[in-house]
Amino acid sequence: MTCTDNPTTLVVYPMDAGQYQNLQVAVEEGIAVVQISRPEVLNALNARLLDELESAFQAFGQDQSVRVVIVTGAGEKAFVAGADIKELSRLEGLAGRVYSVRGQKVFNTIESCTKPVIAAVNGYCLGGGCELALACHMRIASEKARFGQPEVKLGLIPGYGGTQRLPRLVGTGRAIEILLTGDVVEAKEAERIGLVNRVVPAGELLDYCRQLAKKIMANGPLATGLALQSVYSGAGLPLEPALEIEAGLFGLACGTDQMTEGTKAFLEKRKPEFK
Ligand code: CO8
Repeated sequence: MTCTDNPTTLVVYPMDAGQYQNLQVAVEEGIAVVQISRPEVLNALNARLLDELESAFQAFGQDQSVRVVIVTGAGEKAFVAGADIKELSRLEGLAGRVYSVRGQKVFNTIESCTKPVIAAVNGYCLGGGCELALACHMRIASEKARFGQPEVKLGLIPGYGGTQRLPRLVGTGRAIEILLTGDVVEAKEAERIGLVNRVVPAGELLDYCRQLAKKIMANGPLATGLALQSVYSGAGLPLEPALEIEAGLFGLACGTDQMTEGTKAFLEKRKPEFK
């Protein structure tokens, strides 16, 4: 399958060649839904699955027909219950570091996707699964979702960004409590502390995420990409250089046809038609 409205950028999704074993991807009306699918192990992340996620997100970056990505887990029970503990148990010494760096690179690819990425968290979201959700730009949870970083119970720490992204999202004190106790955080509590954007009834999760995606898609696609870029480029920097980044990206937005159309449509009291 090619999934593009631009014949000059031909994007071939490897899953269409039957190469994906652990992901199901459907692109419909500009929304790519990525379902992580190893339900027999609660969608635990193994090395192959990480390769497949990286490949899919690289393809989304190039595919002009994809405007928003939704990531979810197969089955009723789990989003992702962590890294595959069977695979982890075989790691020794430096191999652990290599695995950690590899996973971090994949999650960075997700975080730096120019298309908004929504995690639709449908169940257990633990360890590497929670880190995957943290690397997405927004998190919507079903009321059945349960979060946690239980690595310490295995004598480990998070290795896919959890010790860094969790405190940035919920604050250092709350993150340390989650990281050191390994306790499960119920969906409502996750919403209260800002770990998720919203909790919705289980049966409405994907519909809600699609509606959210459509709301974003009605806006200028370059602008939404630049806003993401500005937030993530500035995060962690002192205010002054971060504001410089914002000004530079604002300048870029001003030079676009989409800005011309957006402002013109407002003045003409009509809906903008972004190309
Ligand atoms: N890895 C491998 N298999 C898993 C995992 C996992 N993370 N989680 C569940 N499974 C398997 C179970 O072994 C079981 O398999 P089987 O049927 O063959 O026995 C099957 O999935 C179903 O699980 P349960 O029977 O345990 O289901 P329950 O409903 O009783 O419990 C839980 C659900 C509470 C989610 C439970 O399965 C559990 O605690 N899972 C492990 C959660 C966990 O500790 N996650 C963190 C893993 S470590 C991690 O993510 C580190 C990331 C950073 C790595 C850095 C690079 C090296």
